Amino acid sequence: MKIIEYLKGNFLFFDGGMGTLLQSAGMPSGELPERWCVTHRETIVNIHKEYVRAGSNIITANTFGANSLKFSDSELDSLIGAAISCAREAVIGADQQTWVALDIGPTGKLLSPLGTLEFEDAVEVFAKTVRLGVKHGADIILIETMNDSYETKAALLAAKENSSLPVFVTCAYGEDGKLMTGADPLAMIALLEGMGADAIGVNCSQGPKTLMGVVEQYLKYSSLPVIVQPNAGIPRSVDGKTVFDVSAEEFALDVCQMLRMGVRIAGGCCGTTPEYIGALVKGAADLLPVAIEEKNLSLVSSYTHAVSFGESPVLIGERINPTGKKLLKEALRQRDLDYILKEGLGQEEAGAQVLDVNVGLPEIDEVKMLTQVVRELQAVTALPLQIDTSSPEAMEKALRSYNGKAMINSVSGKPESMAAIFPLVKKYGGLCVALTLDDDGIPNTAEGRVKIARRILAEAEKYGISKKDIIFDPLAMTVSADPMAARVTLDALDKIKNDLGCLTSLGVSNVSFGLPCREVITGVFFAMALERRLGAAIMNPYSTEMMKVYHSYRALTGLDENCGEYIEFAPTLAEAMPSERGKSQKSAKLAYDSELQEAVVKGMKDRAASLTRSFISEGGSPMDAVNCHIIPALNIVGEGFEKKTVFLPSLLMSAEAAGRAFEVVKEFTPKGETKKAIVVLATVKGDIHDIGKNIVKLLLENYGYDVRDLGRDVPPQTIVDEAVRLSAPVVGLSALMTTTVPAMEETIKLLREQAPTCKVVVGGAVLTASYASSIGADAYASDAMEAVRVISSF
Ligand code: B1M
Repeated sequence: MKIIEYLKGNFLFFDGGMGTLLQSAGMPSGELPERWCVTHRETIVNIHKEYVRAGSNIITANTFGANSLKFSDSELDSLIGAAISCAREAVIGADQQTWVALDIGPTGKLLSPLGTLEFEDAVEVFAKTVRLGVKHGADIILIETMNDSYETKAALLAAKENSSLPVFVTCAYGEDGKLMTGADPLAMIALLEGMGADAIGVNCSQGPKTLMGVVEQYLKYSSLPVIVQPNAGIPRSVDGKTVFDVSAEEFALDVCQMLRMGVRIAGGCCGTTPEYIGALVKGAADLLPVAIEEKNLSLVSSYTHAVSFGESPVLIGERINPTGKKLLKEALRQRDLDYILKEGLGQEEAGAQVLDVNVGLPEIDEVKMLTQVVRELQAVTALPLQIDTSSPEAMEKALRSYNGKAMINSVSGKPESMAAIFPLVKKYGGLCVALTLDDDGIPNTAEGRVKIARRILAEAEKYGISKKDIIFDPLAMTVSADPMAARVTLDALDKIKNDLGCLTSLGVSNVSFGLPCREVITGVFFAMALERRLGAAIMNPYSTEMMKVYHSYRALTGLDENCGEYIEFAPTLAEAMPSERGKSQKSAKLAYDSELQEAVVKGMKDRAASLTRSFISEGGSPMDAVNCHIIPALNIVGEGFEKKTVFLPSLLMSAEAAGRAFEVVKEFTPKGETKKAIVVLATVKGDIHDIGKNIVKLLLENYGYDVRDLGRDVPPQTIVDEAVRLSAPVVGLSALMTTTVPAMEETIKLLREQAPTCKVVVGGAVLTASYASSIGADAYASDAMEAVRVISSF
C-alpha cells in the first residue's frame, strides 16, 4: 500500500536515533556517520533491524548529512546507494508494513544574506541528494531537524522538483517555540502546506514534554498529518559521555498522549533507541488515530510569522508601487534600494501587516529588480510580502526567492493569466489575489463580477488550488467617473463573501481618484467595505483617515479587546486633547536617538554607511559615530535578542550594517605615523564577535601600534605561536560570550608558559576587571580607548 493511503487510517512509526547507537558501536567522534554505511555495513543494517523489530514502519536511511558540501559526487552516490540498501535489507521479512526514507538534514550553513550559501546553491545541494535517493529507490523523503525556514524551503523545493515521492518535513524548535532564525509553528505550517509537503511536524529539540506547546499548535492549525520525533530530553555531558534524561517509559507515555491529541506519525530523535520505539509502539497498540480535519486557514507568512485572513481585516501597505509616485520611480531608476527599504519599514511602523511590492517600470529590468527588492526587503522587515507584477517571469523568480508563503498579486479571469499564474501558486504556495475581470473587461454589475469569480474558482480547482488560497478583488472603480461604481463593488463584495464563501481584498484608494480631499471619500468607502466583511485592503498606512476607520471598526466589532489598540492609537490624532497629543508625539518619536542608530538597528547597510559618511562630513568625530550611534544601536538589538523580540536574522543584518558603517569610520581614521610596539590581537576560540575587536584595532593603529590581527574564533595555540614568532610584547584578547571566556583563560595559561614576558590585555562585554584578573590577565579594558591607555602604560 502507498504510504499516504496507509496513513489515512493508521499511525506510522518512525525509528529513533542513529548517532548515539553508532557512538556506542565505537564510531570515533569527528567521523562522518554516513561513511559507516560502506565501512561498517553490518552495524548499520543491525541498527535498522532492531528498529524494525521494535515496530518502526519507516526506516530512515543513514543519509542525514549526505550532501555535496561534504562529499564528492561519486562518494555521495555510493554512500546514498549503500545507505538505502542497508535500510532495504533490514526491512526484509518485517511483520509490519515498512518504507525506507531518504533522510535529509540541514547543510550546516546559513543562507544568504545571513550567511554565504546562496538560495539556489542550497536548492542544488539538496537536489543532488534527492536525485540519488530516487535513483537508489527510496520510498519517501524526510527533511528533518531544520532550523531555518529559508533552508527548509530550499530542501522542499529540491524534493518537489526532482522527485514525485511523498515528502515529510520536520523542524527543530527551541525552548521559545521558534526556529533558530525566528519562525513560529504557524509560519512553517503556512510555508510547508503551501508548497505541498505531505506530512509536517517537529523533531529533535528537547524532550516530548517541552515540545507539547509546539505540537498543540501544529494540531490546531495544520490540515496535514502531524509528525513528532522528539529527543530523549536535553542532552547533558557526564564524564565525557552524552546522556539524556527522559526514560523509554516516560518518552512513550508522553508521545502516546500526543497520538491521542491527534499526532499521526511518531518516532524518536537524539538519545532514543529501539527500546524507546518499542515502548512507544506498544503503548499505542490500543489507540485509534484521530481524524485529520481540514482547517481552512488562509495564510501568508514571512520568516517569522504568519498572517491569517478572515477574522480581522488585513492592512496591505500600498506604497511600494511606482504608479503616481515620482520619488519611488526615481529611486527605482537609480537602483536606490535604501529608499525602498525605508518605505517598507515606514509602513510597518505605521501599522501595515503585509507589504505590496510592485517595481514595474518600462525602463527597468523588472525580473531582476523585483527579485532583488524582495530579497532585500525580507532581510529587514518581518512583514509578509504581496508580490505584485503582471510579468509571470518576474512573479516566478520573486516567489522562488521569497522566504515564506507570499501573497500573489494577481491572477484574472483571462485564460492566459490563469494558465500562467496558477501553476506558480501550486508550486510555491501563495494566497492569490484574483481580479474579477476577463477578456471582456470589468463587468459593470456585481453579478457579472461574481460570475468571473466562479470561473476563476473552477479553474483553480483543476490545478488543485483550494478556495482558501484565493482572495477576490472585485475592483474599486472611480466614483467620479461612474456614480454607481462604489455600489457595484460593494455589492460584489457581499456576494463573493455570502454566495461563494470566499475572502475579498480591495485596493481602496482608486475609488476617490479625481476628487478633492480624497482621503475623506476613501475612508468612508473603506468603512462601507469593512462592514461587508472585507478581508484585506491595499491602502496607505500613513493615511490618518484610513487608520481611524480601521481602528474604530475593530473596536466597534469586538475585534479589539477592551479597545486597547484604539486607546493606543487615539493620542496620535490631531483631535486628541492637548495633554494626550504630548504623549502621542513622544510615542511617535520612537526609540531611536538618530537616523544612523535606526539604520543599524534595522539592518539597512547602505543607509548606515551613507549616514555615517554624512555624520563625519558634517563635523562629527569618527569615534562619536561609533560610540554615540553604532554601539548604542547594537545594544538595542542585543537587548531585543535577549528578550526574544529580535531574532538571529535581524541581529546579523544589524551587525552587517554596523560593519558597513564601521568601514566608513575607518576611511576617516588615519593610521598613526610612528610604529610603536607589536600587538597581537584576536577574538578567542569559539567566538565570532569581532566588531569590538576591530574598533580596538582601529584605535591602536591610530595611536601608532603595529597591530597583527588574527581575526576571530582563533585557537589558543595559534595566538601563542604568533606572539612567540613575533616576540610580541602585548597580546590583546576579546570575548563576548560567557561560553568563550574559558578559551580566553586557556590562551592566557598557554601564554604564561610559552611567552612569559608578554603582557595580556583583555576586553569584551562579558568581562569585568576582577574577572580579568581572576583568569590571569595583566589588564582589563572596558572600551577601545581604555585599551590604548592600558597598553601605553605597559
Ligand atoms: Co551575538 N551575542 N551571538 N552576534 N551579539 C551577544 C554578545 C549577546 C550578549 C546577545 C544577547 O543575548 N543579549 C549574546 C551572548 C550572551 C552571553 O554569552 N552572555 C550573543 C549570542 C548568544 C550570540 C549567538 C550564540 C546567537 C546564536 O547563534 N544563537 C551567536 C554566537 C556565535 C559565536 O560567536 N559562536 C551570536 C552571533 C552574533 C552575530 C554574528 C549575529 C553578531 C556578531 C557579528 C560580528 O561581530 N561580526 C552578533 C552581535 C552583533 C551581538 C551583539 C548584539 C552586539 C555585539 C557588538 O558588536 N557590540 C551582542 C549584544 C550586545 O553586546 N549588546 C551579542 C558592539 C561592540 C563595539 O561592543 O564587542 O563589547 P563590544 O566591544 C567593546 C568593548 O567590550 C571593548 O571595546 C569595544 C568598543 O568599545 N572590547 C575590548 C571588546 N573587545 C576588547 C578587547 C580589548 C579591549 C576592549 O582588548 C584586547
